Amino acid sequence: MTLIDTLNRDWQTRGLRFAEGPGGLAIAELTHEGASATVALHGAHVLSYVPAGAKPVLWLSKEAIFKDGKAIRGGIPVCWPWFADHPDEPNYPAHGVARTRSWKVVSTDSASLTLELQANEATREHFPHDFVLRLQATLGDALAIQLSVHNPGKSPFTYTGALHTYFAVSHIDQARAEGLDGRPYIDSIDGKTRKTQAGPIRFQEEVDRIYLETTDTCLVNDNGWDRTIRIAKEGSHSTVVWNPWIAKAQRMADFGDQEYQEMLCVETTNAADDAIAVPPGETHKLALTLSLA
Ligand code: TA6
Repeated sequence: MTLIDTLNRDWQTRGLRFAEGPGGLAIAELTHEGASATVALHGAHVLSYVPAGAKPVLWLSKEAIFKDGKAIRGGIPVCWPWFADHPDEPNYPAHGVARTRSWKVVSTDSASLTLELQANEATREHFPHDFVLRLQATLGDALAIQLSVHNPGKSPFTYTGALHTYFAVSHIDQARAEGLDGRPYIDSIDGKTRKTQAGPIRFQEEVDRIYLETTDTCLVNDNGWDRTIRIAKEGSHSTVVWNPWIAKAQRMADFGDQEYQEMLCVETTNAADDAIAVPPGETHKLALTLSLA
């Protein structure tokens, strides 16, 4: 019996089945009233979300690499237990260890899937704590994602992280991110200086900013496709906005040189000042809800 057959025997349910996805990865296919979403067990990585009758909400690079140990370029990478580069260890993998490991199915329900990653010898090399991560993806009139971080140990730990969402846009010239007007931000491409956002965020160069003190719902407004994507969140006081633009796109092997024109990231984060301390026995939840306005 193949892995896919076993997964379907044990976990298939209404609006949820398992199949072989890109690169042979095991994926869950969620369906609900004409909407669809797919989630890879690798990295608990949401690969796609297509509302009924609409264009894809999430972007996935045509150069994405789908294999163990490699982060998938696009969709919703789970960045944990640190955001971006490790603060003290330059050789540690960017955005932590969770997105490159295989998670296991722990529960399913109608168009809903929960995946789990527990600490092991390999994770302890980079993060010396016990933890239980769970990612729940539920498809309905929206796509709801919840990352719960449980500390089963006897000592506290602190982490940063993100649901690092890549959105598909008609053309970067037609798109703008909204909901962060007046918010302070760290400009990661200008010496990490702190600035204040004025109005919508438009893209004419690389943008890489950590917005702070924000719990607000953000929007991706796309004139080209005449649509607005709503990005609502809980358990997060920071949001990252990123487009690599030309030079950085060229430097990434798993990112097409022209693909910066068809995507932008609005990331639901616990980053920078918004680090999360989890006392023994406690759980922190980071939630994201994507929908078309
Ligand atoms: O979220 C923005 C960012 O930190 C950028 O600086 C860029 O590095 C991006 O994440 C992608 O990181 P990755 O490790 O997935 O290539």
